[in-house]
Amino acid sequence: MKLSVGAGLAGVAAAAVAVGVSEVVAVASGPLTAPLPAVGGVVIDNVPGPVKDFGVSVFGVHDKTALIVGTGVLLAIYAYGVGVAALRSWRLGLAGIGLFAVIGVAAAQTRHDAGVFAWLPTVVGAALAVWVLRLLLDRAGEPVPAQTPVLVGAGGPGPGPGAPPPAAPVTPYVEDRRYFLKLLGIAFGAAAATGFGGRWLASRRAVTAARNDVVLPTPRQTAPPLPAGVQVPGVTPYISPNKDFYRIDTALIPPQVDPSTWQLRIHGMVRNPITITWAQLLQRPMIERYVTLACVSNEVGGDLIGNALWLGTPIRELLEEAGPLPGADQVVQRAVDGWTCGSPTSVLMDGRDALLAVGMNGEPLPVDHGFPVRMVVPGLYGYVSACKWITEIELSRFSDFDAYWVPRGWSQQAPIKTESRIDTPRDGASRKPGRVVVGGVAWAQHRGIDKVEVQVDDQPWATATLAATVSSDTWREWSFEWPATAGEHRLRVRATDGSGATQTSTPAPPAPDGASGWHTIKVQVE
Ligand SMILES: Nc1nc2c(c(=O)[nH]1)N[C@H]1C(S)=C(S)[C@@H](COP(=O)(O)O)O[C@H]1N2
Ligand SMILES: [Mo]
Repeated sequence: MKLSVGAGLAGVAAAAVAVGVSEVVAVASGPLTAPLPAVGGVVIDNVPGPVKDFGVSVFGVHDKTALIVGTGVLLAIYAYGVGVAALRSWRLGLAGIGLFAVIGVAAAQTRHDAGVFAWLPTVVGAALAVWVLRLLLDRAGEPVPAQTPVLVGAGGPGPGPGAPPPAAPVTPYVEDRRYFLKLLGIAFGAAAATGFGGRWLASRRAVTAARNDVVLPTPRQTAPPLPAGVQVPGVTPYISPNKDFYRIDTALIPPQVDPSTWQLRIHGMVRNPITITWAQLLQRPMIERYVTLACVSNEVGGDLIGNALWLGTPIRELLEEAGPLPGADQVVQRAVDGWTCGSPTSVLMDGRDALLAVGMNGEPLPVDHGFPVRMVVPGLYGYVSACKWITEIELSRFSDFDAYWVPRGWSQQAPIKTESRIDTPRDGASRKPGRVVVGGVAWAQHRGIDKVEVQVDDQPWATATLAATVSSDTWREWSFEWPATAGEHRLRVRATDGSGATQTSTPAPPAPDGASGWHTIKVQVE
């Protein structure tokens, strides 16, 4: 192995140990204060909107994993350079680690869980990195220039006349590639063990235990029973199980909110500011409703949409108690991590089942989906209504406040567009000639779906069969029997909502207020 390669690997190993150990320290100081999640979080909050949209469109719900892996790869490249530089000059190496520490500490300070010890994970990690790098460099194969040679046999103040000539400097370690590789392996092993161990400890310390202890209140009104036939075989499940429910948010690690200290403050342009605790919230009348949640980033044909049974208290009743002042046309919702969204006050008060939700499909909200409390509003995209980990509601004006996504290029107001999707067959699938069942979902929350039509090639539009549904607030499944003939065919779908409006054919990208256009697939019949 070339010496510089060894030094580079030593740098990467030192960085890995720093990152790993910092995860353990961060169990105590807050999981977001470890350097990798901290820097990743700063990146999320500061990348220009289009770059983030690109991330979501390419990686979808895996955008955060992609970001962490990306940050890790960048750090590895940097650390490799620091290792090589340290070989030339130890000071340069120290400076490299110092820069890492400065960036890590600065990023950690900006995280919502940053306490007085937010700097600790990075500093401990960086100190260990110095030690590991030194240790490995010393054994990378050749003496390190900055190292003082040990003079063997040089006794006394200096060679006197007739004294034996000074022995050649020897280095304390001879090249031993195997020994070096072994140390390298130990360093990477320790990094992995501490990194995963730290995350594991953090998750055990997390609110999982508090969540397991939650006993959901019995609703004043249960949801209407699911009629038979809401589900078309081969189509996405009508109710999305929690574990499969799409997740979109800006939180690298979901905020851990302890219900015992949770409070919701309703303030701003109101006559009567209110603060309620978790216990008080659970005392309020609760209702259960099926509502389909959709992300504005969902492309035509995409799967950033899901339907669940939510348990919560109508937000309208709380708002009425607070008494919005005239002109307060925006209800700003703020999460513990500072994320905000804004919904029109008129929409939250118009009688629809807009909920301050505590339950999802019969369980307390999963941590990823906003435990302990979130908003769910039928008919508005998530980024303007579905605040997870909510702790604050501020009555304001649209002209006075722009929520999180607005300066990033998204609209202040975004009602869900009428859309439809073909789930079966999949795009590019092949089928035998004969009767082929085509099926999918269509949605126009709070307006409802009145008609779905399918078009094969350039034939006239044919009306599909609508499955049963519980309310206008959920998606609706549909099916269509297609007499398929040999050849390649194009299938398209369009829906008409409860107001009589047919989904537009005009294609639009997700930004600034939701994608539109007809979902179109190709099917091979042979
Ligand atoms: N605190 C917080 N709440 C949030 C978000 C967020 O980034 N932070 N993202 C919103 C967006 S864009 C969507 S689409 C929905 C998604 O909710 P889900 O992850 O439960 O599906 O949550 C909304 N609530
Ligand atoms: Mo979203």
